[in-house]
Amino acid sequence: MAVRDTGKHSQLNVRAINPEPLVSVVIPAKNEARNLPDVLARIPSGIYEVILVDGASTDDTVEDARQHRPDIAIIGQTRMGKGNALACGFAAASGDFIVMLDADGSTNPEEIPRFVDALKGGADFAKGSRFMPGAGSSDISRLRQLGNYWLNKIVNLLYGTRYTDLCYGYNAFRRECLLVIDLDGGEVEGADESTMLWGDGFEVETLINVRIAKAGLRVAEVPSFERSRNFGTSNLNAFSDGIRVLRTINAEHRRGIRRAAAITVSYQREVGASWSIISTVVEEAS
Ligand SMILES: Nc1nc2c(ncn2[C@@H]2O[C@H](COP(=O)(O)OP(=O)(O)OP(=O)(O)O)[C@@H](O)[C@H]2O)c(=O)[nH]1
Ligand SMILES: [Mg+2]
Repeated sequence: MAVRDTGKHSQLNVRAINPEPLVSVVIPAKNEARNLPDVLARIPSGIYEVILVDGASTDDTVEDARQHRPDIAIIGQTRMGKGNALACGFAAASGDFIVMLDADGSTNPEEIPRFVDALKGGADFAKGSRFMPGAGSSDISRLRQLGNYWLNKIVNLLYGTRYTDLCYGYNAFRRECLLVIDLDGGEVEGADESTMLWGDGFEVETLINVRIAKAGLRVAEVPSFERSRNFGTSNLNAFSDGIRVLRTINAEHRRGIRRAAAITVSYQREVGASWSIISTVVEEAS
């Protein structure tokens, strides 16, 4: 399997005490009842937990999820948008590795072992890419591809990364990366399921990729084939969401640098304690 190391990295010290890491799969879903059964059926065996974050679906997303995967954990979200759904899902996940999976059939669950292998091989963050050997997409439009190309270039120039696919949401990471990703899905006064704060939308993927790059964590790109969504319509708007991505890159650049400091930390873990990365994050004054 081709795995590309994309740049700056912290020192790693991965201690394998348990033979296998516990893998959590987080699935944001908004009106995906027709797509979910196929997605859930393709999830490989041996996954520790599957968490579905429901975006106030008005179809049978929740019922179908329970029917097709009785052990699924279903949670709601605090606000609106895929980013907020992921924040809530990450907060609920307790595995060693966390995988981000879409509910519309675009991201193939059968590729999960590739991501897990990359993390087991020492990466902190396994980043799916549609633009490397062995990868592809039958879903991305020319317009989105063009936007993604330039946004990707800007991030690589700013952070010295070698990302090949900035705006792709199929990623997996060691749970300790949550310190760096630093999403806030918590309750905010006056906000409800119709509120979308910064980071709550599709810009979340860029936010995550940029924060990982800024922290200098070790990234391995994993080839992935993105399929067209099986049913239904996209929640993404190439123009407005493209602008949000651009603003995210700018805002993150101004926010100051977080760096992995390679300080050895023993994490108190409720489950496992075995596949923890032993690096931590130090915030520098901006
Ligand atoms: N919980 C939740 N999930 C969402 C929300 N918006 C989108 N999603 C889910 O996030 C995933 C990606 O959203 P899509 O609408 O497919 O966006 P996209 O993949 O960029 O667009 P397409 O390529 O056209 O499918 C899907 O599983 C959606 O159901 C939301 O507000 N809340
Ligand atoms: Mg999609």
